[in-house]
Amino acid sequence: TNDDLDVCFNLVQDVARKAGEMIREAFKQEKQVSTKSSLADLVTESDKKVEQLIISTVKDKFPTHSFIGEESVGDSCVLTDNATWIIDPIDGTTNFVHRFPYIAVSIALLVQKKTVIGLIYNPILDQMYTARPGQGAYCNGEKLQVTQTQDLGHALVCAEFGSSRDSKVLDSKFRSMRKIIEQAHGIRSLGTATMAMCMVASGKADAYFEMGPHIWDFAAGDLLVREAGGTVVDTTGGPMDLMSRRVLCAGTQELANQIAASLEQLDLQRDDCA
Ligand code: LIP
Repeated sequence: TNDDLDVCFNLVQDVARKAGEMIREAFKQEKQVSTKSSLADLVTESDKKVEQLIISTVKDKFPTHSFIGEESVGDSCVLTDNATWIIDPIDGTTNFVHRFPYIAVSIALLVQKKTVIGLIYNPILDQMYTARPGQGAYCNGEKLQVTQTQDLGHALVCAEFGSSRDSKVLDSKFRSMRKIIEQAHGIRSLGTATMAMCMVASGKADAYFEMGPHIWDFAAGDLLVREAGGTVVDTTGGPMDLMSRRVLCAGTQELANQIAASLEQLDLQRDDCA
């Protein structure tokens, strides 16, 4: 019910602030870093602790809810109709390790596979981005609005290199990046999918695309960009699929279409392994 959602919305902001305190403390200190799928896919003790904090806090209040968390998901994630919290405890772990201040806690709540709450909190810059369907997108209480840029020739585009170091993947990504940079004002790479989507929602960048991130990297950002008036699609330009590991968002559909037409598609293992 809507009352339950109000409770969830307050809870998610409280838990994100608590997580933010943990992250701010750890940010200044030396970190124990381990690698996951590649030498550039990093995880720290803080990623795991923050995720546990978020899951245990929500579970206390809502014991029947489901969770998909970056550090606890395993190899395949299953999204059911049950209320499901999708959590990235620290998006931008590499930035966190290097003290580059673009990192965020990202939490989305899905009910019947539809996103009903999206929250992205950067504890270093103290920016809290939130969105609920039909209610707009906000940063620290200020309403967000995407840009109206339709032409790639006038666009600033965020894009990520990702963590794969496979040479075929890198070649393909560089070909796509080259096609975009030839036509655009510029490309920016922040090291975090969530903050890139916040830039699009805030009208500070015109678009963002990436092939390779996971559902926890863009579930909250997807709602944020749409509620700020933007469009979120698959990198082919087709409908957004949260499990496909491909995302393209822009202030306008025209710009999204132009970018999609310039991208070389990558074959990726879906998050649900379907
Ligand atoms: C990272 C993303 C980044 C992307 C990486 C990775 P993490 O998330 O936000 O934009 O390029 O592939 O997924 O691992 O720091 O949470």
